[in-house]
Amino acid sequence: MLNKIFFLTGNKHKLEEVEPIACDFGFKVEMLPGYKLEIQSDSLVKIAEYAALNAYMKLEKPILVEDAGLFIEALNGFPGPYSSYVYRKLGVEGVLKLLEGVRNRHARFESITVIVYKPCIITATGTVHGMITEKPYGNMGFGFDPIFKPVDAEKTFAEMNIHEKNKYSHRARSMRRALQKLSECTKLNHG
Ligand code: ITT
Repeated sequence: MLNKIFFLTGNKHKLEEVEPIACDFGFKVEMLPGYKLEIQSDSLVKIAEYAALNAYMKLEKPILVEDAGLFIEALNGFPGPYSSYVYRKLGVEGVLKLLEGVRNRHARFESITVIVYKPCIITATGTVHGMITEKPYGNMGFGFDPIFKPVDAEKTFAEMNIHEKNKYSHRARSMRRALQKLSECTKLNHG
């Protein structure tokens, strides 16, 4: 029997990416939208930890929060923690416009995973470095996937299926690290 963990997200693409990784570690992830309280902060860690602990105090169930952002070098790390807002207001085309004529296309995605699984509180990070393409490619995935190509890949995230994206992605990296730490913590506490 897989242990259940509640993922505070309204994004079903994130759920689909996380499910196979969680399953490898013996967890079944259930989506729980509507409980994620997002504070405003420049720190993704603070945003994710606050959301996870706040939900845990209300629900007293195992909680998973994952927060991510796109950091574009030529824009001094913008949109970073404001990626969701910028995606909604400007979209992929708006970001490409901001980078029109800009030669430095370096960017990175960062992901923070926080798990509250009594008595363990786990935080882990994951990063993927890449480039912002000149135009969108592919139609899989979500958000900025069509314009982000990892450094060691030949295609954008939107041209990859979930299995391929999980080989490179910030989310897969932070999730695997968090679940690894969690299995060590639960072993320590349950012998
Ligand atoms: P939550 O309900 O879990 O908060 P969200 O869609 O708001 O889901 P995040 O706050 O983690 O997701 O991410 C902020 C934005 O960054 C998101 O809306 C996307 O536009 C972008 N983003 C994050 N991860 C991405 C990925 O793997 N691929 C493409 N864009 C991503």
